[in-house]
Amino acid sequence: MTMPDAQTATAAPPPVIHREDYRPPDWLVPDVALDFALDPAATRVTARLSVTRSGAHNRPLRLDGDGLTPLAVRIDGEPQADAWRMDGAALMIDLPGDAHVIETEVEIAPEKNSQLMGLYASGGMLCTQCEPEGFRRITFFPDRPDVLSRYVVRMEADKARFPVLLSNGDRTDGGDLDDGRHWAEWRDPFFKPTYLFALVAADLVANRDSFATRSGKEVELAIWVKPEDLAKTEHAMAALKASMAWDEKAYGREYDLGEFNIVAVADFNFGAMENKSLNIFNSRYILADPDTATDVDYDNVAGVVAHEYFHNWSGNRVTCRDWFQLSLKEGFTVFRDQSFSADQGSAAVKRIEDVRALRASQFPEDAGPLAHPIRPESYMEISNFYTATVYNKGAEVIRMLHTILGADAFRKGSDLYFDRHDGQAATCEDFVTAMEDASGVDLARFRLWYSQAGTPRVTARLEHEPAGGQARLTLEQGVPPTPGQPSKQPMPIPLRVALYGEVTGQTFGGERLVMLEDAHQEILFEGIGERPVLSINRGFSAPVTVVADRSAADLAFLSAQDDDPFARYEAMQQLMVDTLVRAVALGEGDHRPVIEAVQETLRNAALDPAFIAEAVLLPSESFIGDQMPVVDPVAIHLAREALRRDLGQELEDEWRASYAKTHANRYEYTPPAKGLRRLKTVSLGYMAASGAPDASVIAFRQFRDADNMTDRQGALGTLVNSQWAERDEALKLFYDRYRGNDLVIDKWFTTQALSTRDDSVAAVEALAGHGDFTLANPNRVRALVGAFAVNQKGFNDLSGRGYRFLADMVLAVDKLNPQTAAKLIPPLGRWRRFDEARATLMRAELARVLATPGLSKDVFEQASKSLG
Ligand code: 0A1
Ligand code: ZN
Repeated sequence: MTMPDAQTATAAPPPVIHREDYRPPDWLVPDVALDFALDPAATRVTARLSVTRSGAHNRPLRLDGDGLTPLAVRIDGEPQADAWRMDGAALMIDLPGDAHVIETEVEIAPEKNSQLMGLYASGGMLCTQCEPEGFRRITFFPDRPDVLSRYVVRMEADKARFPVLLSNGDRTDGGDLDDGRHWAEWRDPFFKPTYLFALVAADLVANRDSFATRSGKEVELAIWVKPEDLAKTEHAMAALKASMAWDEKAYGREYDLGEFNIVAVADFNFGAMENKSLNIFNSRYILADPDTATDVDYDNVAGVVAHEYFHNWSGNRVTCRDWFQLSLKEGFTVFRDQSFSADQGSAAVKRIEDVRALRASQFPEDAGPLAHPIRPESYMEISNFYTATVYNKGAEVIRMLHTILGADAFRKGSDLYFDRHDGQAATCEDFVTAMEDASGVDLARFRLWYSQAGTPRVTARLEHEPAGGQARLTLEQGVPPTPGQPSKQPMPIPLRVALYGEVTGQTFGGERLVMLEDAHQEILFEGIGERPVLSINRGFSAPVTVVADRSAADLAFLSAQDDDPFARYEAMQQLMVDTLVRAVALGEGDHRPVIEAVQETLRNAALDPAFIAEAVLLPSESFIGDQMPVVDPVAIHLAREALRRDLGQELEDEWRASYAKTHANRYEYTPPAKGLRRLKTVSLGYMAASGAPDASVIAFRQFRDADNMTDRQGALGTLVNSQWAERDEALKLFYDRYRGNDLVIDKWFTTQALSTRDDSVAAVEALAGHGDFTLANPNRVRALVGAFAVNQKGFNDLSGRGYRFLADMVLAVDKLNPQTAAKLIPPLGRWRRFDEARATLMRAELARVLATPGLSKDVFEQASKSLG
């Protein structure tokens, strides 16, 4: 067999797991008792599993393991020397009867666990991360989500070092032992899969509160953090209580245990984890105070707290049958957290932010070598599938169901889903069937959204026949080919559409929902007496790219008139994109229509400042690149900067007025105050772009005098892109002020990594040698390396230094933490979108990564697929 010039010369590529190969488990484990003798260097884990044979077969019991050596194996109390064998890393046991008790003992070393999967040490505490396959690094077990068990957990540890001992469920017992040790017992009455197991041993303090459920049950809430962080937990606590109330009201879902604990840890591979009643969080999604967290951070804290809490039903009470069903819990839960956040503040701005995030991360994924359906067909390493597609496109698919069925039928469907599958491991198919059964709507073709990858492209043409007062809307759809899926079928696409009279500014009969089902479809509108202007995909009702041939004048009209805020924003974005794409192609462009539209928006006193701030922002360089056949990062940057400068200069009075209006605003965390802060920093950016001689002074003053991080970081972002003398001083002041606060120092790294200055590659290389940079902390790696990889100008520097830097980091991080390393790779996989010179350089780096011996399967999968 020939090796794909990759991994090591000796290792075969990792096996590919296929969705079609799913088979139910041979053995079930209804009950498990775990006993932990905790110690960072050597933790002894004893597991007692009651196992039952499932179905008539004589296959052995297979207990997954990863890096474990069995120190003892007992069957029904009897020590066994040779009744078991290893099959790779798994423990295999032939069992005579249909029900047995299996005990195993292993020893693990949490302090040596740099992958942060399984039981690991972080900042002096011990904690776990088991999703997706970390439990097998703790003990031998059928580590798959369709094996559901009731857990009893006993743990003991040194009391002075680890005074707090937590696990899932409710604490049922505990006490002191000899030698300064103590113990605790926790029981979780709910059946759960391994990936929801959690344990924490730590020296932390709690922000305690309580919540009365609507049926009158009192729940004790606690957020556990280091003592110095206690004051930063109020926002998370408020968000938790708001989430609990919201899920009762919006979905009829109540909390089901007496305790709910959240623990913040500094070293974490993802955002947070929904372990049953013991959520473990990356501290960046818990800690917030005005001096250290921006408004975006506050919003993220609330969103992630809600997300993890909502998983208690969408994920925990009803879990996933296998990892191919990941979007069953993630897409649905993201939709739920988005809806929650929309209800907490401006729904319009939230929708704009969510669509911007989708376009920034999911559209490129769908258009590249790592494209996959929201329900993937195969994987080498499931950790690589916690993607924007599974999460964010998955949420859009649920949102489309909500749009198609309507709020009431959708709610009936979700009630039916939860009732029908409570306590089960379900599939995406189960979810769609519940929606279908509850609503009576046939969703046969809608299921294609689960199986087809790629962003559909919808073209729309509107023709008007003034004589007959008719308008004909011609819609066509196509889904581009993606890896393994050369041709696609048309999908049902719900498009919210309205036609506006060009003169009256009124819609003809309001909005209607057009279901585009076929490859080609025509819709006739009657009673259209004047030339209509097309407003389509309002509210971003479908995650598609719409190509509608609309003039600059029509887009300007919509950006000023449309009563759907998203459509209004979208019209402005389209106007900007059209202008910039033309400018890149021709080397120059007519900026007038954009300038006038922005001016009109800025002057419209009826608009929410938060909305204005979003609407007047230019599309990102990477989004502009996504609209072009070949990305030219330098030309895009120059064209965008030229438009920014013209906007800044032509509208200088407006920016100054809006800055003045938003400036004297004492800090409070309310939607209106947030909106003003956002508009303030956006205005500052345009004042700087204009080249106004006093911009540096204004920026530095905002930076220095800020009473909150939003203003301070906003000003720093402008300073960092500049050549001003104040720049370096601001960076130094920021660093000195926040030295030792890791979450804020992450911002210091990120702001520099995103700099649009010519020296950003060199700066980033130097920062990798900074004393505060470490490969061991995923937040820090993402803050510098992850951020730099989205810096279109710096990363795509023609020297290839940016690509080389990223590949070096991938290889270095992979030795410690494969999951974090693999997540850095996708930007290199965009080589097909670039010119020959850059593409060659990017491919060379991917090839170099692949030629490195000892690669993890995480990195191997991402790099080999990216190279193509
Ligand atoms: N289920 C979590 C995401 C998550 C996945 C893997 C993790 O560790 C490797 C951690 C968290 C969520 O959706 O929030
Ligand atoms: Zn989730």
